[in-house]
Amino acid sequence: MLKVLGRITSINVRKVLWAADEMGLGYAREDWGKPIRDPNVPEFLALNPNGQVPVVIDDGFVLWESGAVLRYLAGRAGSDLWPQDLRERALVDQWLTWQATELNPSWGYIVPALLRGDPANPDPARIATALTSWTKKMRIFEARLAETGGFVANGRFSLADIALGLSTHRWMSVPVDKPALPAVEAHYAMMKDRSAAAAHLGSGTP
Ligand SMILES: N[C@@H](CCC(=O)N[C@@H](CS)C(=O)NCC(=O)O)C(=O)O
Repeated sequence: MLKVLGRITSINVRKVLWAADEMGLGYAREDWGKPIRDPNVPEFLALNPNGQVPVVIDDGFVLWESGAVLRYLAGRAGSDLWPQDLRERALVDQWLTWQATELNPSWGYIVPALLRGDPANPDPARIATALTSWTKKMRIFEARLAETGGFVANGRFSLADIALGLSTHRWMSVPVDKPALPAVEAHYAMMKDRSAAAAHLGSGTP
């Protein structure tokens, strides 16, 4: 059986778990990641030298980097969440990459500070700066959803909606004043309606 190493409080771990649930792939999960279980130990570093979660082990095959894992799982399951059509697939990849490299870094200071109390006394100026850059990225997502009227990449649900649905969950969870983003909110509601999403978009896992 597929093994997923990683704590459920990690957005990158939840990408993998939600995708596996959508595809009906069974898995066993083992808790790794700070503060639950520090991955910076030889046993874990031998699997992923970055000391980061998630790591997936499939019958002895070890894989890390959540985006690569998502694509591997879709291929393994023969799922169209990563489409066969070249251009449809490229758009899924575009939004998956954007979520990981452009959107995620923008909330870097806010999420640990406001959701995890790290640091205990956050710097308001840094919160404001991060919120400005996060909002700018979320407006790009808003404009895209307003254009598609549904899912982010193509006309149907894909791996990109999973990654971005989890990002929106973070956006919704932080206790700060934010602008209304109606298309993002509609997309989030649609994600929450999916039965496979229930465990991954809950209030216990911001
Ligand atoms: N690019 C990596 C990033 C992985 C990553 O940043 N993982 C974080 C959790 S979201 C981590 O392992 N943090 C250290 C820890 O939990 O101990 C991926 O997408 O898999």
